[in-house]
Amino acid sequence: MIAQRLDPKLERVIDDFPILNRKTSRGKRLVYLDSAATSQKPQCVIDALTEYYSEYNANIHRGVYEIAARATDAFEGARAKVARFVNAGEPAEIIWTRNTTEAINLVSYSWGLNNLKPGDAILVTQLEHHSNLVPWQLLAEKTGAALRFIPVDAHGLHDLTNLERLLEGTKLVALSQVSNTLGTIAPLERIIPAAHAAGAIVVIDGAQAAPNMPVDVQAMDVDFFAASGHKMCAPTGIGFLYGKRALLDAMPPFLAGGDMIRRVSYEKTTFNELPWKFEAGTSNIADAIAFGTAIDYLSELGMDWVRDHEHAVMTYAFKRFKELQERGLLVYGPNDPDLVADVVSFNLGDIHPHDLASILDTDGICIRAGHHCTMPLMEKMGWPATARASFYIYNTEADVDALIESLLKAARLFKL
Ligand code: 7TS
Repeated sequence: MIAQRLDPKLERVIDDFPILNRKTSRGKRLVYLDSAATSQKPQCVIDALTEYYSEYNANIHRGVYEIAARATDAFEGARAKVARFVNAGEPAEIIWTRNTTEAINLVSYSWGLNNLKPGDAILVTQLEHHSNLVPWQLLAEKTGAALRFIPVDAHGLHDLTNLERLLEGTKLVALSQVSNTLGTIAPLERIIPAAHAAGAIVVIDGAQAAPNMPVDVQAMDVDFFAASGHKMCAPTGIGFLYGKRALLDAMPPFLAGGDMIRRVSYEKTTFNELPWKFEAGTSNIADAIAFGTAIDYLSELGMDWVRDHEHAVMTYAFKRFKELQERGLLVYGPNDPDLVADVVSFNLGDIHPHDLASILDTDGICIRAGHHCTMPLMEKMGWPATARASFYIYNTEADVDALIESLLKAARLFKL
């Protein structure tokens, strides 16, 4: 099979990622197919970190001197970039968090504890990452609200047959826009209006969507949207929560301390305005600034290009996977590049996914194996574990070819 000739834009993208241009300890080309766990970082993001620490490291929102002002401008500038990237109404609707998990917990604690009571319901789906399930389980326990599930079928597609009934009494709907295990893209255009019509707010776990496709929170009319920088070319330790101003204004702070206050006396505190009301203590300044650089990088590529590129690579992967069917390759999920984003889960015969991942590793290929933080889904489907490949802006058809060759090698090794 002849791999695609790289278009010059894709060649430039690969060049931008230093880690992709080095060899593994076995002298292999690194074929990184685990971007759903965390993406690689382009040189410009790495440089943004070095520049901050070597040129203008200072705390924000307090120093009057030049480098403190520069740090504050860069930090707030990055927030404005994220706001534009997801088309928030204003930068104040973007709250910095450590990651998606923290953003979801912020909503659960600050909105959930103050708005839910016994008799209410929280609606999630059977596809959720533990980060978008466990916080709601805890919230249900604390408030006496019921936890309900939108079922998924054997292909990992949402079954909306009983959506209206599930929404009766529901005050909060939380779901991932893209599943990190099966890649399924949720039918938000159907779920969000129905949820609003039933009087529920909608929280989108965008951890797998924001890196891979254009996101417009206003067009989707979501109430909250959470994502992690580390999956979209930014460093670890920085993520964000988008929330509609009216909701955020009405919510009490999540964490308390410095920076989130307006005035403090020994007896009483009044809180800062949005977004700082939710950002207690010294923020992750460097990583937020570098997140801004990552947003510039992705915006320059164009999120339509990102989606189209990944669609093409996934189309090629699904085609090549068919060649391995007779060796016992089982591909899970919708199996259709129009219905999934960047992720595909599979098993090869009775090879344990961890063994498979270790064999692939000897060829320089990085995939993930396990339950992918979706244990209830694995149990429902009856899969003890799966192998998972996830593709991003720097992956090519040659990477798919390398994956297929290595899977064939594993099949021969295990006499499949
Ligand atoms: N939601 C989804 C859909 C995810 O894919 C992840 C991380 C999270 C939430 C949590 O993100 P965090 O940044 O707060 O940890 N998913 C994965 C994964 O699939 N492999 O490693 C992390």
